Amino acid sequence: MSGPFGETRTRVEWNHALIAADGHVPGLPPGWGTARGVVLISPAMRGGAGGPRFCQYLVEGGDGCVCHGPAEDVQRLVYVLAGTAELEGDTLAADDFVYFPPGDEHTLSAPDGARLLVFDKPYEPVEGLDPPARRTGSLADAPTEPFLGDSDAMLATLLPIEPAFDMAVNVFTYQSGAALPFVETHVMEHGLYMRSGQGVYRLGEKWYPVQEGDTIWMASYCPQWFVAMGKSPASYIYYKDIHRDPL
Ligand code: UGY
Ligand code: MN
Repeated sequence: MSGPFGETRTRVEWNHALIAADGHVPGLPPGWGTARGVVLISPAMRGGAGGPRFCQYLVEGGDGCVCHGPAEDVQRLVYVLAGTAELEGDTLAADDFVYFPPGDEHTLSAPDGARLLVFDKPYEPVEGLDPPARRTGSLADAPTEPFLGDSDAMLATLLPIEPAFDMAVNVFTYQSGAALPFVETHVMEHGLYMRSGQGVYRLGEKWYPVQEGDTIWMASYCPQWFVAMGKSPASYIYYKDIHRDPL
């Protein structure tokens, strides 16, 4: 909850946003039955940087939580943060995920106690390249490597880094005290969700304390840096757009 004087860590700036869980207001895009959830990042943010080019939201499991797929030209990644989800006879457990290519109709549901993180992005086709196929996977089985040689900052890539994919979703896990080795400034934008732990995120010219449950949007070219702090490792899952011509 916010403090007695309406304090919150939430900030929405022209090239980044920090959305703390205390400000969440329910509401989901169409297609999720009567599920409850919160849209964390969307093009509606706009801002001086043109606004996000994707949607990131949380969905809570329950009786009405059934979805049949995104719009025809939109791809989707669903990551199970907690509980389970059902996909056409298969059960997805916590830290499992499924990627749906555009137009891939399906029936996905989630019972009470489940929490799903969803990334929706319009797919940008490339002539001569088939779009990817549906795939399921799990964080434990994802290729995981030290980031730029630092074994205290492990980077797991959930989706193949191949030209057919125009989005990546990765999980970064830092031991306390580990940091991004330099302030990144890049054409790709990010949507990030703190899975656990805490730390300090530099976004543009500001430094923010962040913790489990926080969401961050970083526009293209938003200078960014992170250091993990506290007694346990910090981990975040994040989206980035890749492999397409920015022109
Ligand atoms: O993939 C990335 O750009 C990543 N290193 N950025 C980040 O964690 N803010
Ligand atoms: Mn980055």
